[in-house]
Amino acid sequence: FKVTRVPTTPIDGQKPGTSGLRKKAYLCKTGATLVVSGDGRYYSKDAIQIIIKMSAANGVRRVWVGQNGLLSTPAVSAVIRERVDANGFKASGAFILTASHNPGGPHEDFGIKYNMENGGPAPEAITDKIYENTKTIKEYFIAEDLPDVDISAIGLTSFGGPEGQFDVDVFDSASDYVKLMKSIFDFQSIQKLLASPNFTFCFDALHGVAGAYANRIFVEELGAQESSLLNCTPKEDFGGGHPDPNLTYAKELVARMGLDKSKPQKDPPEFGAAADGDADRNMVLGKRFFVTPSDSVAIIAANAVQAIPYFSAGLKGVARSMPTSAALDVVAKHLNLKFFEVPTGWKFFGNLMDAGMCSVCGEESFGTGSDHIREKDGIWAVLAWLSILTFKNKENLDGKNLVTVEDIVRQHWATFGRHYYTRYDYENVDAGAAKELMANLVKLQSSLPEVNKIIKGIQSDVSDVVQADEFEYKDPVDGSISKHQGIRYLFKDGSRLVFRLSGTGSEGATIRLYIEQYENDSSKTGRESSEALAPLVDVALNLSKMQEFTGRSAPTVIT
Ligand code: VG1
Ligand code: CO
Repeated sequence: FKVTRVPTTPIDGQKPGTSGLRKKAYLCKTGATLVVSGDGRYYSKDAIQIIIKMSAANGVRRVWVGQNGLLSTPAVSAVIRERVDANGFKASGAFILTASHNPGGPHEDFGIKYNMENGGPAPEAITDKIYENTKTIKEYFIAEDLPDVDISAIGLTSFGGPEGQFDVDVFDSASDYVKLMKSIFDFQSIQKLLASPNFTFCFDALHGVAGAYANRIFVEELGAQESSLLNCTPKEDFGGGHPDPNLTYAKELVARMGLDKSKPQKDPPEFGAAADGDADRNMVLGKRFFVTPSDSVAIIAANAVQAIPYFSAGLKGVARSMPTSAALDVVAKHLNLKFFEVPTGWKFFGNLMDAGMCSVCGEESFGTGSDHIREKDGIWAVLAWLSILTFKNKENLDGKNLVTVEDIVRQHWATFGRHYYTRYDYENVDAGAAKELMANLVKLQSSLPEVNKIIKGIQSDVSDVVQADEFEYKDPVDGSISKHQGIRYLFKDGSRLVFRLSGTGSEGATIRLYIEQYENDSSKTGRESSEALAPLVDVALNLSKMQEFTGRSAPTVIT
């Protein structure tokens, strides 16, 4: 092939956010390097061919592509870290083509992110550099005459170019990842749980890339029935759905699990789970029971050493993102574990893991994971929960009264207390209004007595705010400082209100409001979450003047 030098001009607004760059599909431009694949959304196939041609023109030696362009975000991380091909090549980075849980299709989102040699998302120092380049770019190289590679068939295709050979290796999307999962979990034991006559299982891939792994792992390896898989065929537009595993968007699973009051179910499965478009997020459900992601990571951490072989030597430490509830903090204290609170976004966990300081981590936004890779991992979380259920039932797998997901969570609350938790998202609000709302909240923070006076006027019996600030993080490994990572109001009784602007949207602004209240009295841990949190919600909405600034009387999504 020949290399063409194509003149170009900068395109505005190419700054990567919390996790990569997300744009409407028709606005995208791409770059070049080694592993290229994604969640299979609309435009991926075109983008892969372009990236291959640009890789060739930029002197890349070999590009690895998951069959049909499919690789989940966690699988990409695993492939970078673990895969060595027949010729001894190892990947040094990856382009992941996904906008995660954002919908896909010609008029929905496309996205791209770059992961580094450790398998984790590029740190800010790199994404800032990329952004700077997008503002000054004048030309790019592309091998325009390179024929399109058939990415539907496994195999190696080689080309000759000005700098020698260039290969495209299309490989099986699942095998490296499945191998890694088998080295972490006790598949034989989980198999027994799934075979138990009293255990029923259900997994919903929401037509995302998790479908490419679910059949292999849950059905072929673990013996689950094929009928337990919902929406497990990856689709370019996610079947028109919003591939976000929460109570609002995972409608079919939520109904099947008996959590939709308008669709009563006779006998829902004992366990249900869903993943997002690129399969790094997860939602875990029991029969008629929702596990909050903040509780999920705490419960996994509390049980990991006994239930998961990979952790049998102990946990190196645990970490959560700032807005995630403090349920994990209580476990860390109890087990005397190193604990870290980092800004939102998985890239901050990576440094801790590379330094051997953290084994298990999670975010309130349905992200859970460990140091087996450098991304959150939806299927890993499902396997972790199945391992905990297997462990709790090990004496009784054939017996009638299996310990359920709900039992495990209630037992956890009884031991550690409960963090009532909710998140309100106001999507696509006017960016100026969102900025003003945030600025007002920062301004208020200069006088705590004033804040407390306002709060007492809203709800007289909530406790006092004792600290109010903008979260700032100093990375304990490289000393880098990240400022303005969310506005916090911390109450005397451990309650918290947090406000942030989303960094993953493609249009307008999204305000996230996180509300949390700790209850240590075991006679009071069984309340309805919305009822327990009502006074704090009232305080948050009035203190922030949410409706006044945004014109919204209700959030777009509550999780
Ligand atoms: C959101 C979540 C954050 C998560 C990020 C990427 O970011 O809040 O916890 O790490 O999405 O997840 P933001 O900036 O919109 O709040 V994923 O599955 O979309 O890559
Ligand atoms: Co995702």
